[in-house]
Amino acid sequence: MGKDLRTYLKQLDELNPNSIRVVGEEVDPRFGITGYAARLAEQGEYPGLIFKNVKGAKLSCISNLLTTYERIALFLNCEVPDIPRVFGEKIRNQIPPTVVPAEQAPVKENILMGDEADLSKLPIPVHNEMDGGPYLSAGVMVIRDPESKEINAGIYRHQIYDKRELGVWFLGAHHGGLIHKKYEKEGKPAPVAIVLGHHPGFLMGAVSRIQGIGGEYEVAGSLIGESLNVVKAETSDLMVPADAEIIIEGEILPEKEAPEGPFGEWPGHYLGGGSVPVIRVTCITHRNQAIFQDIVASSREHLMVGGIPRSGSIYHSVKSVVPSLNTVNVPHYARMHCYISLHKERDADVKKAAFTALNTEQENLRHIVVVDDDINVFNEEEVAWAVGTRFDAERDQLIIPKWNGPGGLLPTNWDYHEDGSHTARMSSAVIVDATKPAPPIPYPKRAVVPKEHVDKAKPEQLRALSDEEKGQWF
Ligand SMILES: Cc1cc2nc3c(=O)[nH]c(=O)nc-3n(C[C@H](O)[C@H](O)[C@H](O)COP(=O)(O)O)c2cc1C
Ligand SMILES: [Mn+2]
Repeated sequence: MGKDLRTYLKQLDELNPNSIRVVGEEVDPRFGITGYAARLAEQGEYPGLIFKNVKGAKLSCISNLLTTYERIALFLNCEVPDIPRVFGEKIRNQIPPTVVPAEQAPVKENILMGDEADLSKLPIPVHNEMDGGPYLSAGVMVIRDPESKEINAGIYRHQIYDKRELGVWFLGAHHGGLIHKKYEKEGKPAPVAIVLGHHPGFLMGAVSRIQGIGGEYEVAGSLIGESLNVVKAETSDLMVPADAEIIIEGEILPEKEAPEGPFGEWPGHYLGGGSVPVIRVTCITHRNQAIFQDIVASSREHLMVGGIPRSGSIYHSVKSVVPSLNTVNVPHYARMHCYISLHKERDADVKKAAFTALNTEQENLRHIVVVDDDINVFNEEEVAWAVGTRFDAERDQLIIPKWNGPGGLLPTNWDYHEDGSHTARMSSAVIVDATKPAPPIPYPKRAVVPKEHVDKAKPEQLRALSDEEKGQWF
């Protein structure tokens, strides 16, 4: 058995038991699960939530798990500011998967065929108010390219239609959709498998930008820190992760589509949808006491899982152009932003870094803020402070008209009309240069307390006012 969701939960629990909280009461899958996550987010708390008692389901549901940088740094074995560098290195150091026999695959402990393979028995949440129905938001769908025979993986949203049918929504040039089109052209069903519940390295490997079709299992191995165990699926020749919690096998039906949406997407609005391909379920396999994994859609978790892999790719391409790059952050509240911190050696460094970032992540980025290397780009207040103190709008801002689009998931990439219709448009990008002038020009120094005196302070000695002191002063 390899590293999986359970080994990660154990690691997390040992580090800080409060990072995973169990909900014992019965919750409605319709808004009950996301209701908890939203309530805690209002309090600024983001624990992983395990729902033991989801109405109508036997299995537990885990949600809100991948919500903090610290939890990502934990499995990457690094400090938070190093996440982009380490992530980017791991994308490059791929590890091929290992085939194991079915007897060694926990995901084969229960095999449900025919009518027993029933989606309505799974604790699948309805996330947001206007969502069209329950959605798999953390399902990694694998599909084999009929030409190269490579297996490709990605997270795609799946609307549940009934016990045996669900949709799949492919965006733009994502490989999953390109591969599906090849089967469609031949009029053939496309075998797929949807993986639910695994080590975070597996989920993030599946959403890493990798050149060419396939390679996600290899990147997942690298992120997990060991080769991914795979086993043959029951109803197709796909190889699927042996240590997953649940696998839904099925095929994308030729010549069948269904209306999809609305769905609250990562920019926090209802976006995407239309007529989408339909998957017919052939089999469900799962571990004993399987945990169904969910990602809280349009929330911090959705943005973290999508944003961290992007920061890894951006780090590496910017570093190759501007070697004095410190680190980058694609923040967890808006994946269209990218903060770059660098040690500026010449004025040209700023635009070189910014354009490289924009070109690396063309789909979403449109606001680049470049700061000096004394700014912690994982701290929003510091980035805002740098903009307030080192940026002059007239001089330091570069607008790139019609950079992004047309259409897609950014709400600004559409024109909206009174009759409720909308048409795709391009939207602009901006580079905000919040760096000090390059050497040798001096700029006012940042006011700080000397480090050795900060280190001398002993916060553990702090105490409340004594009764004597209260008597003296109050
Ligand atoms: C939580 C989450 C949900 C996602 N939903 C979708 C989706 O519905 N459709 C899609 O095409 N991409 C979606 N993505 C992005 C893709 O999974 C990602 O870009 C992946 O690298 C695509 O892989 P591919 O090019 O091999 O298909 C999602 C990503 C995350 C993190
Ligand atoms: Mn791919």
